[in-house]
Amino acid sequence: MSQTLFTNATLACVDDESGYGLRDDAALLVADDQIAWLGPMTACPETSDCEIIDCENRLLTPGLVDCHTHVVYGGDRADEFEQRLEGASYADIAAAGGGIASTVKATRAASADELFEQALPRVRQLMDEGMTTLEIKSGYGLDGDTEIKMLRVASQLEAELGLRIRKTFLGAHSLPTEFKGRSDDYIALVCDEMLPRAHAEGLVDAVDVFIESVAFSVAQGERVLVRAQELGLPVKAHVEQLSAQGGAAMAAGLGALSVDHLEYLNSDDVASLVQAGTVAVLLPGAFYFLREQQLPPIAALREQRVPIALASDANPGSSPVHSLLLIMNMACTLFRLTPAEALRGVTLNAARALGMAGEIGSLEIGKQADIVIWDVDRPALLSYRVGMNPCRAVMQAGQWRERNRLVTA
Ligand code: DI6
Ligand code: FE
Repeated sequence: MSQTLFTNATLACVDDESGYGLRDDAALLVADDQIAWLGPMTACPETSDCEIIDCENRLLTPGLVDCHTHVVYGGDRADEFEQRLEGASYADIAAAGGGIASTVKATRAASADELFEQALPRVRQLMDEGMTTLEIKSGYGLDGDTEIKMLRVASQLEAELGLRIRKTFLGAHSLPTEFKGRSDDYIALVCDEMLPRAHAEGLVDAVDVFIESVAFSVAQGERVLVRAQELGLPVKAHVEQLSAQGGAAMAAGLGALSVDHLEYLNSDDVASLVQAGTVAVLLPGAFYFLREQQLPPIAALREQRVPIALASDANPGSSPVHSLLLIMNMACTLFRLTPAEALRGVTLNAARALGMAGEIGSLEIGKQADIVIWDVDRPALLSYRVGMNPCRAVMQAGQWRERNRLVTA
């Protein structure tokens, strides 16, 4: 058995009651891949044959969880960024065949190796800030082969980076141009062929849909999610991002793990999330990048104690953001979340959004030893600073990461 004892640590354990779950003058023992003990320094267990890390009062948090990303795709959309700055809207660009369609073209044209090479720096950037669990969606293939190619690249990233990755099938992300005017036919293809095939290859942990005027209707989204559930897969949905369609209530009604975006979520629909225990995933990067004005109904979510998660939504069109620390800051500045809510949003509640809160997302005995040592002494600093990365070292499932900047005492 390999053991590591962290001493003289400030632990932000993260819990639902106090938020940070802060413990000063604490110690934490890792045995193999799990947290075996944590408590005050004065009760520190006697250990032999154990690596000891003196944290010198630094902050330890759970590894960060990015529960909503699209990091596997071909090319970039910097040209559209320029067009938007010259006056075109996101919807104008999509209607003119740009937007998601241009990324689909580039993703179809790229080999799996090319997609892997392009995704690598995006994922490494997230990892450099203490991210230990990453959700990756398909959805830039929009045909059976390319969706599978994307999901295989996600598996390859997991194998090569020693990262925990969850793969989400998002075949119903956008209507491929070859199905123009035949969206029901495309949804039938997703349900009857694309999804079952990706699932049969063991490439699907969950299923997502984009319900929006520029994408699919509530009824179409429901067909895909119901099909996913027939296959025994958990579901989630992109909803109420650009307009109120009612997708959140539908998805929550099916017991979705999460509903994501939610700027246009009706306060009246919050009750449906409560009933289902569905997590509200907020994506301040897309809100920022699209210069959205409509705020998600934070007060209602808070009041009704809906778990709020945060994610990067890393994608080429609406959130080319590869920093969970920046997302935490944006959640505070743009959405007025507290730094404690922001930390919970990228740890425990993000784990919930992936159905993984039993294994990761907090510092608790029995959970996976995904631990970040930060060069700060208190957790508000993580949300407060912009453009600083105080991540000093990362342990994933009890193993030190090679790429970290650990200095063992
Ligand atoms: N909502 C988004 O913001 C992204 N996808 C989605 O469903 C946008 C994806 C893109 O523009 O490439
Ligand atoms: Fe998204």
